[in-house]
Amino acid sequence: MADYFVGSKEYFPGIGKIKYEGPKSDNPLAYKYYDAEKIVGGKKMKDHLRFAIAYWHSFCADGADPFGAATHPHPWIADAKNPIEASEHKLDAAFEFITKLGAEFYCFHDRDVAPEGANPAESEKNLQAWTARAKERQQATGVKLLWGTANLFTHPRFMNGAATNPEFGIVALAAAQVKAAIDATIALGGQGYTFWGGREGYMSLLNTDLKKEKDHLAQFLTLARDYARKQGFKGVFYIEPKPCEPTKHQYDYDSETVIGFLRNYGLEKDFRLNIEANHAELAGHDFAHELETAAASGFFGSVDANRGDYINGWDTDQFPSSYYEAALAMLAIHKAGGFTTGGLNFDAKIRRNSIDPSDLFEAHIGGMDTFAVGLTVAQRIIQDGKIQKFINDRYASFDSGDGAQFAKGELSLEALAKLGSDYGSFGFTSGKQEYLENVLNQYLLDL
Ligand code: XLS
Ligand code: CA
Ligand code: CA
Repeated sequence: MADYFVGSKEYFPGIGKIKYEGPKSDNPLAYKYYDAEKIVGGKKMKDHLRFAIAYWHSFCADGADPFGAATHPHPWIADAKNPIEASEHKLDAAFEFITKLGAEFYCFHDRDVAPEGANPAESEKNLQAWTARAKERQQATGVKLLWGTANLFTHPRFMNGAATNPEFGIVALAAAQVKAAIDATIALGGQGYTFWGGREGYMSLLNTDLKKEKDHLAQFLTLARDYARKQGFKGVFYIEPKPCEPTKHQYDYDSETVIGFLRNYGLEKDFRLNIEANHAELAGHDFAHELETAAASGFFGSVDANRGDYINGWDTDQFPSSYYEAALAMLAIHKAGGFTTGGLNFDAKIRRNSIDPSDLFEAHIGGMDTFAVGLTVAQRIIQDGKIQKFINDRYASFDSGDGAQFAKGELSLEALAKLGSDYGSFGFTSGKQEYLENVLNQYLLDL
């Protein structure tokens, strides 16, 4: 296998394979902490972290925002004669970038990779042509597909939703897209298939039948699940929670909401959660809260690794840079049993004014180093066991005697109340939050 892939043209000339050089290196194009083959907690770093590159941000987003035009004129689009050629060049640029970085996975939406045609059949043909080329690239490089998805939010036809659209015809058009995207995902050996319901929600209850829309969403997901399974898909379906944006209120608000929805509609066996850090913040939660909530009910699946900005409350999709948050996230992921089909997908974009070709590399290098530090710190917390012991001791009264009987469901409310009356007074124990925060900081600084 070549060190890295170059197609008909090298799109990132002057940048070679990114290597691990260690924390003392001042080379901006080297890993300081991410050492792919290093064994941490009995497993290679790369197998713990399973990094994926998001096609849409890295190779499609052009820096445009609601107030200004594009600032990233991608050469792989600029040098193409038509949209099909642009799709081919983009694929070359993507595989060059991914292999230079040494990431193992990528994720895509159907419309990131192949242009929409004049009708669903033509769109499907474009996607199939891209899929055949992508398959060759995967075989040549060993890069794998973490998950695929369909873009059911950009086209004006989805302004009132996709699976939850009040017009049946649009629901059917969405199905044509999802069916083709599932086929592409299966053909590429995708380990997952994601549903992010950006427009599955509402702007006003005055024009919305909320119950009907939720029923339709569940019906749509059921059909997609059944189709994919019939085609032999063995991977996991993910729902990606987000509370709002672009809708005022999204049905997949947060982890707990989605878990309830999946159980309500009998989808709990096939669907897991893809948790995005920025979406957790928008829902008013910590990233780690969303991860632990999913894990507690057995719904942890995959992660969109990014961050928002604490001050402005938008979905800014910035690259992760906080060691502190990454450590808490990796601890939560460890508690969830680690990744199986999922991974850390950088659903993050460089800033509008980050216009050097090296910025895309530096952004990902920083994100990967951040999670390598997070993993290292989480391992230290786990091995040392001090924090877990504190938690265990805190709940020790449920390990034996009456407390254990209660936890096992062996006490009636009368029996419990009797115990309460007999107990009389209790000791008060400190939660010791400040002490525990100090312990965490010690692990963080001891790099
Ligand atoms: C948007 C979402 C989206 C999903 C995939 O906010 O993060 O990019 O990850 O459709
Ligand atoms: Ca996302
Ligand atoms: Ca986002």
